[in-house]
Amino acid sequence: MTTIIREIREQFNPAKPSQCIGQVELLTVDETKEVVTAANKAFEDWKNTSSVVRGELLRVTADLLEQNIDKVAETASNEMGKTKNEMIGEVKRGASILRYFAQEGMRATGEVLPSANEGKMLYTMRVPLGVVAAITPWNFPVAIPLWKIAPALVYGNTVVWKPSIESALTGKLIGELFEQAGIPKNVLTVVQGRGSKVGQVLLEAPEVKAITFTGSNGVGQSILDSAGSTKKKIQLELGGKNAAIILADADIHLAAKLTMEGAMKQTGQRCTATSRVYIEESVYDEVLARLIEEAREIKVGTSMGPVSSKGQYESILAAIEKAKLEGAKLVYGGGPTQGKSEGYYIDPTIFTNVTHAMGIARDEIFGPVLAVIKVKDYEEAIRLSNDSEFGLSASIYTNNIQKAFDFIQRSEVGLVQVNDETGGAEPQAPFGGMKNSSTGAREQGQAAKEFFTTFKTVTIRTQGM
Ligand code: UN1
Repeated sequence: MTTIIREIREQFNPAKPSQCIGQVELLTVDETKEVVTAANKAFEDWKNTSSVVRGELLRVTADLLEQNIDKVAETASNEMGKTKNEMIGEVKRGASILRYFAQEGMRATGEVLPSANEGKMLYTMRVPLGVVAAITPWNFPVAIPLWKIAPALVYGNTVVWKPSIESALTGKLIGELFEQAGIPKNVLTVVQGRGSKVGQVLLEAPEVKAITFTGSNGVGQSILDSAGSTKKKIQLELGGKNAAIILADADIHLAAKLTMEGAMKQTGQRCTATSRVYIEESVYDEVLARLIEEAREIKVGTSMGPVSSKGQYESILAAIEKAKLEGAKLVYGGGPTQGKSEGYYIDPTIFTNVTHAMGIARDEIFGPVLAVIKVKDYEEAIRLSNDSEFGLSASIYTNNIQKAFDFIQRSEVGLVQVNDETGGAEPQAPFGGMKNSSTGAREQGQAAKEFFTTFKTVTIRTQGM
């Protein structure tokens, strides 16, 4: 008899850190290895299951997710702090992702090509890779996992999914919904644990053929260091330092409202959050005043949740202190929310007098902090918006069609927005960044097929035997 001693982790509510909301058992290294072996075995049947049937399973999971929307949203909100409303939006997005990829099961998986040789038929087939490891963050505990798991499954891969330890209870619930939908054993397995143990097994296991990860640049780099030489396919979606530009001809009211939403939705904890805004000098004072008005409208504790954990709380407050020391001028917020006896609440925070030598203009803060920068004109704005190691998303607010198109051309990002906030993603469109924001392979839409499948090219001699 073997006795397995697992580490138990308690989850606490970031709105009320004294409240334990549940426990998760973390897997051991050996158990994780067994999961990978079993997933590899399950691949044999799953890859031969009709993709229409695989898609149907995703559709049933979407129905179950919708039926359980309240429970999933409540669990996630209690676990990582996002407001219940924000979570309901995310769960709905999760269902749309499942439905989009369910349909993929009915679409073409190859094409017939002309051969240069008479009497030969030439065609391609998309084939799955094998076991895929999905390593996902806490900030979108439903949508991001589903936009990795759903395409991986429908194209015939088996999946070992490691949710962030900080959204483990939500991960468990999502895994149960797939089970309830009837997913065969070991086709999707949720592995709870730490990156240094469970994650490491996934990076090293030879049976794992692809790794899809969303999270910090630091962890992304360590994935490349560990798995980069193993010939696994690797997809990394990393940080952002997303800029918005507000030109003098813009609808100023709309621009200020959406810039603040872009910065503060989910308490700024989105890799697509707006974290720098460049304002043309002729409208600077007016826009800044409106931004502050918009910030005042935010009710911390109701319309904006706490940040997700003590670690997040401390690192965001440290970034705010650093900005003050570097000489940025605090014009709104700037610290823990007054009057909250507990919870990791931070006020929406706005800094002006920001230069590009400061950390606040360069580093991803992942919190409710916006840097406001005055620019002479559009040229200066585009130059500064591109002056970043990141290249995920960028917005321009303007009614000038030439400038809008120029921005679309010259902005060094994967997601460009005109008169809209920097965040957001739809399941049918490719998502991802340039520069240090990504390894390049896009997620969602038809782009997902590129990552989660490979080709078999087939030639058949049809004549002259
Ligand atoms: C969105 O902006 O709605 O981790 C999606 C993140 C991104 C997803 C953003 N990968 O914040």
